[in-house]
Amino acid sequence: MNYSNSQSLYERALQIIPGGVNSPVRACKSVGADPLFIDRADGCLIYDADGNRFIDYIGSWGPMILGHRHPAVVEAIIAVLGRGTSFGAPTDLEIQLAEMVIDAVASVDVIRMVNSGTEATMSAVRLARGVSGRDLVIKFDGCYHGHADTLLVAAGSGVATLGIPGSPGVPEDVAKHTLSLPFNDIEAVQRVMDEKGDQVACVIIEPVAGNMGLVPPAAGFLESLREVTERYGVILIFDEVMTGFRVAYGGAQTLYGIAPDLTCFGKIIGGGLPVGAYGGKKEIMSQIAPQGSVYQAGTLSGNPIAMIAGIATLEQLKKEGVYESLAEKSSRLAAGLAEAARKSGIAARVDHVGSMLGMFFTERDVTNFEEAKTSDLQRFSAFYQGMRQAGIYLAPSQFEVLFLSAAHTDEHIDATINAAQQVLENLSR
Ligand code: KE4
Repeated sequence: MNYSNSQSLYERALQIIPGGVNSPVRACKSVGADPLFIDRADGCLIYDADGNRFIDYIGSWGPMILGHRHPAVVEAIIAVLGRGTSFGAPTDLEIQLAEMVIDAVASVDVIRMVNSGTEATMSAVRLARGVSGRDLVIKFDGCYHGHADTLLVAAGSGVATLGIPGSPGVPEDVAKHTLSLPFNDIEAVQRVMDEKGDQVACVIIEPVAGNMGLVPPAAGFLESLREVTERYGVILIFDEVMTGFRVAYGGAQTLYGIAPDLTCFGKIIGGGLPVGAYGGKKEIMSQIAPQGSVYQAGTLSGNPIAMIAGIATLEQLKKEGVYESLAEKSSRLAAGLAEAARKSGIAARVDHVGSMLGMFFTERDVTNFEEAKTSDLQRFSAFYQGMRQAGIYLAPSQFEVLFLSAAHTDEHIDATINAAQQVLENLSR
């Protein structure tokens, strides 16, 4: 494949944008590749600046569950453009999107729109601290909740030691209020709660982890987490920025039958436009300004173009059979990838929850971040590069997932499986 246009664009970008990209993972550093600059996309296909065509499994990191440029979404955006692009004032559209999310997610009575997943989780944590008067936040290793200081915290040396800054610029004084525990380890949560439960404002978790590769919750883990947080009066926050409207119309909480106190949304509810949201029980959400005293604000929150893109997307997702079809296609793809690895004699673990798929090159189960890190990262990089060469656009990191869309057809899935077979056979030689 010829990448010369991407290369020259990348050289220009590197002069004036840090790392040549506006979000680190796009730089493809962890897989030893350079980024493709994208020209356009349609359905499940994406085309780079050199006209190369790829079957897209990034889908803008989750939002494009209908596929790119779904006609209903494009038409809705064009229609609203006739009203203007931004008012900094409420419109009917933000009420409509709020009503749709509340209707879909039983644990959410009241919701606030923001502009990114980071804003959603940052605000939800501030709200939990504000209403509880407590400072401690518990998160889980390998779960990513955006780049707010409080959540850019790595696990301390011991399981229950206070967090250490996950990035330069995060003060120790901030990191020390966050504890990061192993995902799926309810005993670790229990120990911390027994010791410090009365200091914990909230526990925040990706109910299905998608930022360490795909790691589903162990049987009973979420139920136990709900029980122990309830027991200590700790607010349970589900970060459903990725899983919301992805793994089910009502998100992971509907799939697993758990009612968190607060939920964070993003990605799909914006239909590809910048939207985040956080919501939950009325008695908690009523503490947010201007109704309450916990402050949070945003110039473009509830932007009408972003709202209509989300509304149009959720209207399509509400239709009969959408999630069944996504799950069926995902299970076919997962089985095909697993079979391709088996035929090539390469150890791999392939799994999916709805249309979120994960593939680790390892023969062991992966139930947490430590185990995910033991998978063969070099092999993943080679697989990524081979698949990109074959016209398959995967996330450039072992610690991301594949997203399948309603626009992927059987032939796209077959082409992907065939490409994987070829690439893995070459790798096994
Ligand atoms: P944003 O601020 O990027 O909109 O959302 C942050 C966020 C919060 N919570 C979860 C569970 C998330 O997955 C994310 C962002 N996801 C990454 C990909 N795994 C976005 C890609 C990127 O950082 O460029």
